[in-house]
Amino acid sequence: MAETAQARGFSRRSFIKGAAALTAAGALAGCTPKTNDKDKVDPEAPVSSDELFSGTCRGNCGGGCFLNVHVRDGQVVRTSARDMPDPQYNRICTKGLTHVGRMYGANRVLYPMKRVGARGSGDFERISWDEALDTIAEKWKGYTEQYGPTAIMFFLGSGNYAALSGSCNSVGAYQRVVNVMGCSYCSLDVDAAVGFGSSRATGGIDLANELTDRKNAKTQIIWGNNPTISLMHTMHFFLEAKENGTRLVVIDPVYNASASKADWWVPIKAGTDGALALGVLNVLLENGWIDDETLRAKTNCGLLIKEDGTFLRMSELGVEPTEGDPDPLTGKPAVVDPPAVWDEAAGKAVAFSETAAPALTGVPDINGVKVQTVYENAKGYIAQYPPAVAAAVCGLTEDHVRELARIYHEDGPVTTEIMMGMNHYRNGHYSAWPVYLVSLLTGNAGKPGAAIGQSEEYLPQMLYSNSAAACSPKDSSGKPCRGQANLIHTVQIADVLETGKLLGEDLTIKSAYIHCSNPVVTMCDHDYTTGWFDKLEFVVVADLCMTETCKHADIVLPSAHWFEQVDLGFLFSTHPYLLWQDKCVEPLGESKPDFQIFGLLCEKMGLGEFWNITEEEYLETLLDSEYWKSVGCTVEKLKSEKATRIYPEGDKIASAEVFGTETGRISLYQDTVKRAYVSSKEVDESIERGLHWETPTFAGEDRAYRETYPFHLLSEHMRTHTHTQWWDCEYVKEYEPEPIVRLNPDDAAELGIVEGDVVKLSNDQGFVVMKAAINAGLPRRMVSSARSWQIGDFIDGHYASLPSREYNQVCANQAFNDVAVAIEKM
Ligand SMILES: Nc1nc2c(c(=O)[nH]1)N[C@H]1C(S)=C(S)[C@@H](COP(=O)(O)OP(=O)(O)OC[C@H]3O[C@@H](n4cnc5c(=O)[nH]c(N)nc54)[C@H](O)[C@@H]3O)O[C@H]1N2
Ligand SMILES: Nc1nc2c(c(=O)[nH]1)N[C@H]1C(S)=C(S)[C@@H](COP(=O)(O)OP(=O)(O)OC[C@H]3O[C@@H](n4cnc5c(=O)[nH]c(N)nc54)[C@H](O)[C@@H]3O)O[C@H]1N2
Ligand code: SF4
Ligand SMILES: [Mo]
Repeated sequence: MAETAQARGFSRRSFIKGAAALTAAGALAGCTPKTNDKDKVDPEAPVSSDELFSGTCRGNCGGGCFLNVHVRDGQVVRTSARDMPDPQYNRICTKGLTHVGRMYGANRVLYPMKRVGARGSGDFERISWDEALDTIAEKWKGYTEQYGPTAIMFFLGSGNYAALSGSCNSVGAYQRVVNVMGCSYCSLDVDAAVGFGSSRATGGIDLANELTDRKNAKTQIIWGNNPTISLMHTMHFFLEAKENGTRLVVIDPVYNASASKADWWVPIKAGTDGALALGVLNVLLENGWIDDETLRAKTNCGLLIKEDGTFLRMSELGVEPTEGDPDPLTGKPAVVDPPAVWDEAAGKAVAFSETAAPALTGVPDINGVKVQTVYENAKGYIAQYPPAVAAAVCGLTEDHVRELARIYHEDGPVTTEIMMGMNHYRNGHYSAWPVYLVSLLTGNAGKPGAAIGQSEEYLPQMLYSNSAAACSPKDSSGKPCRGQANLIHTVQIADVLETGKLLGEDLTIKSAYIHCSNPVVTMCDHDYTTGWFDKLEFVVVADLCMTETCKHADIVLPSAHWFEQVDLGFLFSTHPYLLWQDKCVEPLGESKPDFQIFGLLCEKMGLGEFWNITEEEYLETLLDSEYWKSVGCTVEKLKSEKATRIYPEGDKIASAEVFGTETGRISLYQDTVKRAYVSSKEVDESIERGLHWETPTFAGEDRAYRETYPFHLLSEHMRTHTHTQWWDCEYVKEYEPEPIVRLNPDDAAELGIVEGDVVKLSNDQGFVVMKAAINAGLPRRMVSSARSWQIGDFIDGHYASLPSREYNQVCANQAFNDVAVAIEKM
């Protein structure tokens, strides 16, 4: 790869000098330069003189690493890796080692501030906490009186996976404040397509095994993930298994650091994974490698589809529906009307659970109704992708398709790691369904070495915590809090602001509270995001540092850094531990832990009675469940041992016995189409019920759009940033000072571009100008750039202006990689 260190402004000496650069003032208007003595920030000082605290690094990189926080004279001087109870999980990265640069960086927000210039200008004035909170309360009380509490929208990002001050929706204290206030809630619509698509096959169950189980796989397949950058811990487990003889396959359009470690690299054309999986299913069926017994017993292949696309159900055969368990939301009992299958031996249709041998093909008309089995439907679709067709669509050879099928058939157990490679496209959920079927129908899930999915650990935190008590408090008279009012998807905000309606109901939004997020940079369509900010009357942003989003706020609140408060690493991580965060130092300047800010907001709003809880009480309540007790995760133990395992001892192996689908089996067809967001667009249900695949909307090579915008733009995640976090860390800037776009050398030659040239990327949506680097790992017509930079970092324009905010017709997912651009040298 031709990308050179110089092009990125890197030299070893300048990196080491970064420590001194930290002390350079360079403050933004409204921010105050660090107040600390630079001599105290000495990363070379001996460890023995430091006081050691327990810490956890917990941005949205998935790591959740365990840290020693070294404190001297009331200041954090360095961080280092801390030993996990299971040393296999001892890891840390450059970011975990450079927290000092983030904590004491010149960009840290130290005081509450109010905006005095135009939105986005960055002109702020320091105010007191009293003034900030009084202003917020006055505005919010006014909106509440006029429009109800739903006029205030809480917007949550992914900045901090901790239970008290972090971004743990549905289990963290953030959810408590949303429920107490009864306000509107907006989600970050990210990373949704694979979960949405795969749940059509699985009903949403977790099929990922613990990372320590990788060694039991005969083959590991990384299908759309770049763990050397984005899941560094996972990569260790992949490579350790490889050293033990496990074969590593990487399916990725780019020859990058992960692909370079593969035994077999499959250079798929971007956005075509679904076609590849359909081709593999074709080979599996053609060779009889998926046996009828599996199809009959483990899948819904025997179900009968009528001509209108819905299942034939027992009520249509004269069997009265029965009452099922009550719906957890409405409390109403569910109606159970089982789908029918054809029992060949009995020569009649029966409920699916009543026969072990439903017919897979050739079912006669039933009561004059013409039917087709799910098997016939799926097989018919898969037949459109014989290996030659799949290979042509995917830019591969027939041998690639056949070899992959052979591996799943006979080189198991296979572990398939899936992250965002196929996720950030508008066709992501169409791809995920057949990709999951390849693994499930070959028995490669639910046993040692056999698994599929993303290796993040979160289920016990989501499912078995006492979030009902922690997040939905009652007042002293037993009256419950209001509860979260609604869920708004990012793509709907402007619509709601314009029409005053959500789902046909009146909804006026006047204010937003942004927590743990930098949406002006991280959401698609920069103009759209700044546009909805502008339409809001009053925006409050709480953050550690002065982000681009803060600059669009009316009030900025200074959040304390992770190490300046007690907390608990919670929800997502790539290790199975809850980790204790000690309070290591006092919050810098006037910053406060968000948990305390939430309490102050509730109090000022006259809802203080619902926030009558200390940090420890909150955590004790959250962990007050049979599950947490059974695995020994208590606050007391966490305080003394700092790390507690979330599963019983031994590798956690997911179960693939009962699926979350209507039949409890693997599903190849659904008759009810769920739409994950509201849109005025008509949904074509016929393409959502069964297997379906199409090329990405903008990045697809066959799309007319590509004639004007010939380059597919891939947004990579950065090794040195976690999304936009660490962007202001001077150590990191010394190493990666500015955004760059990588081009294939032949494309660059054709465009007359050499390393370091300034280029413009543009499309219908917007443009950005930055420097070019040459990288032979990229295929022709695909360029790649990290999107974790803020407006002032680009030579001109904004990266976030390039991706469209349009969602697929049913899936609420930001398609960061479904982007095409034209490129010109400036
Ligand atoms: N250091 C760091 N780590 C992070 C993050 C970060 O910002 N910084 N962010 C975290 C978060 S929230 C996320 S969502 C993850 C994302 O982590 P990843 O899943 O690794 O996501 P990407 O980096 O978007 O892309 C993964 C791989 O997919 C490939 N790819 C692109 N298009 C396709 C395709 O169509 N098919 C296939 N098969 N492959 C394709 C890319 O070349 C890349 O190698 O990273 C997490 N980890
Ligand atoms: N073009 C493009 N855009 C993308 C992506 C892409 O691949 N391409 N990836 C997307 C993905 S996968 C994701 S998950 C999103 C992530 O989107 P975001 O969650 O918006 O991303 P972050 O940059 O991590 O923003 C987190 C903010 O929280 C702040 N923060 C950290 N800790 C705390 C705390 O304790 N309290 C408070 N109040 N604030 C805190 C940080 O300083 C930071 O400003 O980005 C998405 N954006
Ligand atoms: S940034 Fe992620 S991988 Fe790096 S130390 Fe922090 S949690 Fe670990
Ligand atoms: Mo993400």
